[in-house]
Formats: sequence, structure tokens, C-alpha cells
Amino acid sequence: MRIVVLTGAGISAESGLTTFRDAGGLWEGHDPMQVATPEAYADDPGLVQRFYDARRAGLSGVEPNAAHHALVRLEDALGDDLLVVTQNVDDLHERAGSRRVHHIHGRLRSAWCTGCDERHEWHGPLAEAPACPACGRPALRPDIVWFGEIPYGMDLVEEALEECDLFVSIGTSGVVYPAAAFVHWARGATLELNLEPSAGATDFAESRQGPATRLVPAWVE
Ligand code: BJW
Repeated sequence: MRIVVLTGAGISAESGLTTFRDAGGLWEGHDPMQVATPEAYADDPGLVQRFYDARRAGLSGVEPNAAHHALVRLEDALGDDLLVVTQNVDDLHERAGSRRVHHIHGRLRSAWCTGCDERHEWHGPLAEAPACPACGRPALRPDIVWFGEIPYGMDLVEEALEECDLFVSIGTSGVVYPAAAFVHWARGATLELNLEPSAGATDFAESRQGPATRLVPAWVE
């Protein structure tokens, strides 16, 4: 059985990372969604770098939860027949032990040099505009896909969805495209696991409500 699992901020919520649309809070007086754009970065790169620096630093204080660990057990059983596609920029799937993880919106612990196009594993701050280790230019930005930018590896995801027997969406509000349309790209059965019905809940053959740390282990076992 080939399974594609899509994860969103809800799977990391019980690890202590805030979701986007549930949080409703401001960061330094800004709506986080307004900071996650190329326009915001062009207007005020320091502000956007500080936003991602804070979130990158926050990763060291959180741990994978029971939902991340359950997906590792599923991969142990299915091997290459499981692909985790995540919208999350945290590294909790990898730290739990998942091996086949594809980050369509980038990763906090990666820096992208717009000068030479190299990517670098990055755990510290970027706000002080450090030089790119490859080309020496001060052109490192967060390796994050912002609104209006093209998510990573869509060919790979499209192919996996066309070939899968089951598509499972976990902890995502279903309002950001193209991920919100994956349920329509999937050839096989579809299941949603979310705290509440997402915007696209009725597009799934089945939708279960509850916290990810309860629903995901129960589904995997
Ligand atoms: C729990 C829980 C618990 C809580 N247990 N559950 C078509 C139609 C309309 C618009 C567009 C369209 N196509 C493109 C667009 C424009 C745009 C878009 O979608 N806009 C919408 C807002 C309308 N999309 C784009 O610009 C994308 N690019 C694109 O489409 O390029 C064109 C292209 C596509 C494909 C091929 C070729 C070309 C890029 C989108 C980039 C999104 N980036 C962000 C920010 C960067 C990352 C970061 O800073 O961290 O990514 S936005 C933000 O939203 C972040 C997330 O990954 C993403 C999704 O959020 P998510 O994960 O769903 O979180 P929440 O908070 O919304 O929901 C959490 C859910 O969990 C809730 O439902 C809770 O109930 C639940 N929950 N606790 C289980 N314990």
C-alpha cells in the first residue's frame, strides 16, 4: 500500500510550536502572514530575518511528539511506500526519525544564498547578514517558500499523489495552495486528521477530528 501523508502546523502544535491561523497573535506588531512574503523581505530584510531567526532559535526548545513518532513506525512498516510531504519548516519529522520527508515550504535550518544559489545547513541567526560560506557575498536569506513563490518539488509530489493508494492530510487548515489541492490530485482513498474540520474537509472521503497526538497513533496502529 503506497501512502502519501501531508502534514501542517497542527502536527507540531502539541510540541509547542504555534500554528499560523490559530495563533491570531502579532509578532513585533506584525501579522506573521504579512512577514512571510517576498515584498516584506524587500521592504525590511532585517525584520523578516529576525522573525525567522526567532523561530529557528525556538526549534532547540521543542521535541517531536507522539504523532511524529507514529509516522516513523509507519515508515518502518512500509519503507519507501510512505512519503511524508510537509508544509512545516521545522525539523521535527527528521528528529523523530522519518527518512522520506519532503519540505514543500522550505526549512528553517537551511539558508539560501541568492548570490550563488547554494544552500547551507544553518542553525544560527541570519539577521547580521553573515557572508555565504560558498561565494562570500552577504546574500543569505531564509530557505523558506513565501507567498507568490513556487513550492519545492511539486513534480515529485504530483507523481507520488497520482500513484498512491491513500492520501492522509494531518493538521492543516487547507487554505494555502497548492497543498490545499493535493486531495484532488490524489488517485487513491483520502483521509483527514485534524483538530477541527479543515476548509476542504468535505473533499476527503473521511475526516476525523481530534488532537494529532491521539488521532495519528490510533490511525497508524
Ligand atoms: C491541530 C492541532 C492539533 C491545531 N492536532 N490539528 C489558488 C487559489 C487561491 C490562491 C492561490 C492559489 N494558488 C496559489 C495561491 C496563492 C497562495 C495561497 O495559497 N494563498 C491563500 C492564502 C489563498 N499560495 C502561494 O503563493 C504558494 N505558491 C504557489 O502557489 O505558487 C504557484 C505554483 C504552485 C505549484 C506549482 C507551480 C506554481 C506558496 C505558499 C507558501 C506558503 N508559505 C507559508 C509561510 C512560509 C513558512 C513559514 O513561515 O513557516 O507556509 S504560509 C503558512 O501557511 C506556512 C504554512 O506551511 C502554510 C499552511 O498552514 P498550515 O500548516 O495549514 O497551518 P494553519 O495554522 O493554517 O492550520 C493549522 C491547522 O491545524 C488548523 O486547522 C488547526 O485546527 C489544526 N490544529 N492544533 C491536530 N493539536
